Amino acid sequence: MTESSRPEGTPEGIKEKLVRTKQRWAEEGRLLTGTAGDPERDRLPPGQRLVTDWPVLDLGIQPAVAEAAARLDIDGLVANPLSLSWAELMALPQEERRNDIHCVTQWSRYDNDWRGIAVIDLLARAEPRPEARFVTMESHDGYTTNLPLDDIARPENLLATHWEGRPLTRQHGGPLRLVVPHLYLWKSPKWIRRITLIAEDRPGFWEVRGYHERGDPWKEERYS
Ligand SMILES: Nc1nc2c(c(=O)[nH]1)N[C@H]1C(S)=C(S)[C@@H](COP(=O)(O)O)O[C@H]1N2
Ligand SMILES: [Mo]
Repeated sequence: MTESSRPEGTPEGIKEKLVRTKQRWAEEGRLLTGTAGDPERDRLPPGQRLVTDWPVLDLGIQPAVAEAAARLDIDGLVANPLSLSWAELMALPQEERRNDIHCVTQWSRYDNDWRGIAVIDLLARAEPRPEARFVTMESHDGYTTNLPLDDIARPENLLATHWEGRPLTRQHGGPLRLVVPHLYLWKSPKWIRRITLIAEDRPGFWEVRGYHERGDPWKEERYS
């Protein structure tokens, strides 16, 4: 594909075919079962199938982010913007969570053990202004995604540094990725660099390509 025919907002070197396929699924409403799941009763959301390996999904660019160069910014509509180095992140309380993850391409994986920093604590330290209602997030590969503030500010969400007791691998977003397990996994940015609090929702990479602004797997919020 040439530069001029590349979809808007697409980083260089991206897996164009994957993007086109997933964009077509959104247009056609593929994979929808039309049923609502009940997280109290079922473990697997509608239309999902269980995997035991851990598939890798991204735009095809897997940036090498050295821990020494890693930095997380929390900015935008906050009273106290943060820009934390790796050493500063490591000095914060390191927490553990176990949860199931669900990708919109239909795989789910149970009982993932994470270690990292609770994002809700960092958001509180940044002191969101009352107008802040959404976040937009940026990663080192150029990926972006958005979330309502209420969905990112949940106690189970981690800025993960470890999975199953080992440092998160580069292919899964190491050294630092967000994990938001109650939503489809495209809302969990790998190689995260920045979280910006905003007043009006701002769609990210998949959201401008037909994917849902929220992405609740129990309601099958795959597409917009
Ligand atoms: N930075 C970044 N984060 C990303 C993506 C990406 O392309 N770049 N892909 C998303 C999608 S669509 C999915 S399904 C998950 C996949 O995470 P995994 O490769 O660790 O399974 O990462 C999400 N986070
Ligand atoms: Mo995905």
